[in-house]
Amino acid sequence: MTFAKQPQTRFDPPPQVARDYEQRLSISPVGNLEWLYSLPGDLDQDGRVFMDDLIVFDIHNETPGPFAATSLEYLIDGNGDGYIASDDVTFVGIHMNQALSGFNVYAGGAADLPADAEAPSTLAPLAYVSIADAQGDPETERLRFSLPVVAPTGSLVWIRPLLSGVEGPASMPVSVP
Ligand SMILES: [Ca+2]
Ligand SMILES: [Ca+2]
Repeated sequence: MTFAKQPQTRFDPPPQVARDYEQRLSISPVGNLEWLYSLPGDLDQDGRVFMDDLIVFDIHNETPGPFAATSLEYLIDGNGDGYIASDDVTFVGIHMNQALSGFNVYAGGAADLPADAEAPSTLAPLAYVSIADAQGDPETERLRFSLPVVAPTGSLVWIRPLLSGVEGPASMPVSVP
């Protein structure tokens, strides 16, 4: 039996709850709302956590970081410690069979924000973006999404993933410039 080699240094892992659905929402200079794909354990980025995600893990196991947030390795490093190792495969098991079909996009004022990330939405979504509309190569980079913002200056915009048909945690909002 051999033991997995340990990296020389590891980063302090950020809180996992914050990392799980970290979409890095932003508004580009040309006014597009942009964010990154994030479903913990979905390493081939096909919208479902399943056994085939373990194949992707095996390909990248024992890869040292640090990893850019836009990289595929960033997703595979499930515990966010900057190194892909056997403890990261845990997240495939935890989220097995979870599915992400797309994102609801919301715009409104501060009073329209959910009371907390898990609270129910209090207004209708502005738009829905399917995972089929993702940009990028899922085998080499983290998928990304882009949508023209149609909301007044100063509005807040945020997104929520649809997880097996149910709204997941709200992202941090961004302000329309
Ligand atoms: Ca998958
Ligand atoms: Ca790791």
